[in-house]
Amino acid sequence: MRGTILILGACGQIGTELTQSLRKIHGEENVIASDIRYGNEAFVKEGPFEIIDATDRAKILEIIQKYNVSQIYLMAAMLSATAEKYPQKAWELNMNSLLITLELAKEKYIDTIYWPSSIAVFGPSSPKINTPQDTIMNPTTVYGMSKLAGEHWCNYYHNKYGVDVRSLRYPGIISWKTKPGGGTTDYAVDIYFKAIEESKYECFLSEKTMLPMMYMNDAIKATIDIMEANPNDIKIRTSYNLAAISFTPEEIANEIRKHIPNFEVNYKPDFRQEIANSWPQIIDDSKSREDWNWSHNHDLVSMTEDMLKNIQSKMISL
Ligand code: AKB
Repeated sequence: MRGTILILGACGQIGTELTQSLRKIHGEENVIASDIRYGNEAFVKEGPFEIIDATDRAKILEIIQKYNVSQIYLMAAMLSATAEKYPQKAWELNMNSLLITLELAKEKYIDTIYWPSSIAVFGPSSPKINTPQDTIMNPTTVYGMSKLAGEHWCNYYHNKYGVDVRSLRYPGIISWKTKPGGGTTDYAVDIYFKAIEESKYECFLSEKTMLPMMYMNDAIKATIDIMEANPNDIKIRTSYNLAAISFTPEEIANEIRKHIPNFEVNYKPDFRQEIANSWPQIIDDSKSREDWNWSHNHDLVSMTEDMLKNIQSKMISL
């Protein structure tokens, strides 16, 4: 790699752990974390940190030049549930940040971009089981619309200007270090914290709602693997389907009960139920497995063990 890496949206759920993993590979000084505001104090002190609004082209360019940045991971986005409350703002943030980054790559200020898409690009008319890479999309959420449009912009900039942009359609990501914010799959993180803190949880999705999910360790592995892959192996420049596990709130609760037998869950679906109903249940990610050798490590059993162990030790240390 010619220069350094810049992470936009580094204080978010995925950004935090991605920054830490990339720093282990490339060295602290070579990975510049940035966000619109300061996050966790300890995280901000771990290496170079800059305040950047991902829609501020001039500021991004200033930081590219200051640190000789050659790769950008654009992790700043408004997720599905919040985007339904602020549709215009979500569109502006999700689209403008991407278009600015693509232009900077077209103008050769940077070499490579990582941009996450989501299972939200699919809609109610997409096949729910083994959802193929290419199928009917028709998303019904603003977030899904912005991700699907973004995928096509990535493909356009790659075909027309040779921009090396790589992307994955993340499922719901489950982690214990930094909580997610504003997503429909967030219940699958909250449920672990509430199981330990209160032995009970009120779930905003119904018990039988199956969604595609993934443990953070696998999501980070996928992100780094696709970015380290040979450019010729990346045959899809919209975004790759990516999958690991699928489960319902009832199934995750039963798995938690193996460790916390008195754990109780009440189901009180809210507006997020409709979003979840519009998404696939099981994703076919065979193209990722064929093209750049994707494979996941964690299932519901190993993820639950690891989540509960880590949340418990995090609470003891607070
Ligand atoms: C959300 O729930 O909005 C995200 C996603 C699936 O992209 N976690």
